[in-house]
Amino acid sequence: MSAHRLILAALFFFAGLLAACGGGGGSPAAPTETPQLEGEVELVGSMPHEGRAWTEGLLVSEGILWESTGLIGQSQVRGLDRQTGAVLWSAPNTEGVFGEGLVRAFGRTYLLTYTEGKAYLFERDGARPYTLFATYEGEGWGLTATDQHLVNSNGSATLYYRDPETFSIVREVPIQYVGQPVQRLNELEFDGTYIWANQWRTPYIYRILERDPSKVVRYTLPAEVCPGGSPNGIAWDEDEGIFFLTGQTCEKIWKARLR
Ligand SMILES: [Ca+2]
Repeated sequence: MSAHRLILAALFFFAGLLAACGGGGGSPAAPTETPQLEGEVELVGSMPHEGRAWTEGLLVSEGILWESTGLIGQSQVRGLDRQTGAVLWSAPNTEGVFGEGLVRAFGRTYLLTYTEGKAYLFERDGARPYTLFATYEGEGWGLTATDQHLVNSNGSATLYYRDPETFSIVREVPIQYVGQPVQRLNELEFDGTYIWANQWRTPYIYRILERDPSKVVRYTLPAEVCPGGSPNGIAWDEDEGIFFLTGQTCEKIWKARLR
């Protein structure tokens, strides 16, 4: 072996040794990204929740808060001042049903019912404010809408995507958090990127990435938000970049930032 070849052989030997040892001197391995599991809640203000209503749905539209309330004989859709919480108008449900989730989308206002299996369209100034839109199987809990679909919960750990014209189910999306199904998904809110869902009778709100629902972050609301209640009123205010949070019999509507 010539000296030249000997040097080459030695170089290959050491190169092989380095590779076997896992490199050393190579580019460092990319750090493993730790997924965010817990979110942060910052309360930035509050106002009275008039009548401590049995909140089932909450949203911001046309510059005011829209709230649907439940219980037979007490169900209504009402408008609240976004700054004071004062009731601006209310429309008692005339159909004798238990109102649930509410959403304004696709040029309509949709209302679910708890066990009646009926979805209504609400028109505040209509000759008949509540008209039957569709019937469905199972219970109705929360309701929101993405750009293309209505999305509802029914007390299970699954979100149901529905055709806004026919109300038929087009997709079922099971939701898990750290490997466990998130049961009792309730009030829903879509902010353009995430679906926000509270878990009934817990202080938890879950943030679900709409395009990849395996990515879920949990927010634990401070006790003062709805003592002994359930924060099943979630409304995203795009203008102010805050959420309105309240719930069944909660004395206040809170403004919060969720990070
Ligand atoms: Ca909502």
